[in-house]
Amino acid sequence: MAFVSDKEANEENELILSLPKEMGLFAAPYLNLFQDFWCPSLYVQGVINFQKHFDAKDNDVFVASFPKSGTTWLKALAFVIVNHHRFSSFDHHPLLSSNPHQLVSGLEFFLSHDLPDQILSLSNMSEPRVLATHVPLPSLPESITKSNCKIIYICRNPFDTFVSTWEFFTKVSSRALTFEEAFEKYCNGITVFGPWWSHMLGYWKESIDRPNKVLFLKYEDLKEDTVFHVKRIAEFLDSPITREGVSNTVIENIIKLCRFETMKDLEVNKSGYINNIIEKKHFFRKGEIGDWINYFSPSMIEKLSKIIEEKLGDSGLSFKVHSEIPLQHATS
Ligand code: PPS
Repeated sequence: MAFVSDKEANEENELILSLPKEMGLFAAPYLNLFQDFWCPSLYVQGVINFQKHFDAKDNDVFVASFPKSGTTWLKALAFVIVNHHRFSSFDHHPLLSSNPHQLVSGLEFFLSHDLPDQILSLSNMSEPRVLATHVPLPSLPESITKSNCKIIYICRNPFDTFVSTWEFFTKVSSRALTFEEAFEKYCNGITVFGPWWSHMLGYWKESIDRPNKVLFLKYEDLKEDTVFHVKRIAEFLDSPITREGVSNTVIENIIKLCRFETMKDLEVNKSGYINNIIEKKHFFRKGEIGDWINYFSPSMIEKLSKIIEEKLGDSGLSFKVHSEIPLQHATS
């Protein structure tokens, strides 16, 4: 089946070549400014394919996130909750033998190659499907925004997000910029799927306007009261595990299976690669709130605090950063 005519493919190529290009935090991948966000060059075609060829189903569940904000954790939780009727044994659960990124695909990557086969495999997936994306809300395919599918979004305080991003990319690619240079880029919004502020605000506003469509989570909240927020996720998804008669043990078992220490220690997450590119172990570093304090100079703290204040303004979105230093627009 021909998904894309030669003419359409040429037009897409020309469009991609014409996009503004910047070196991201690291030499690879480069970033292209596409539809007002900084898209890794390798994924621009995937985003276009996602927008043009993906058909959301009403019972789909999307994990949406800003990178390095808790995607891996939320993928695991969403997969376990949604599939509880299929995999109710926690001793033989697929998460014990597969990394969350193998169970829940990020569509901008998944659809960046072998399009007809990938579309077919998506349509053959058992339902409800749990899928993922880092694409900002305004650039999601229309079928996601228009259908009844649900989106669970996670983000994290911008301090820890930057440190996590820095540590990740220094492990998976060559270190092209210094910490300070990378920080400047981050402050200017030039980071994978950035700017981070518009990414967060897009989903934040949608979660207020359409609370049945988008559930907005923060890494810090999920970490501090996991039971409460996992129940929120299950209720949002209308999962039977929240109904009367189902014991709290199920929720506790889900949390235990998905917690950082469990996942990091699993053999399946200690070796091997995701998509033949990224070593699985790099998705699990410290899993803490407040590690940024070990990296930031006072002037960096001041600069990022001001940007948070300026960009998030009176949106109502604020973050806990677990620091003794009083930060504008952040609660410690
Ligand atoms: S990615 O590449 O965008 O999918 O990365 P992402 O998963 O969003 O973010 C990676 C950070 O999340 C931590 N992590 C977890 N925290 C709590 N619980 C679980 N299960 C978990 N799994 C991964 C991971 O360690 C990264 O944070 P840092 O601060 O770098 O440790």
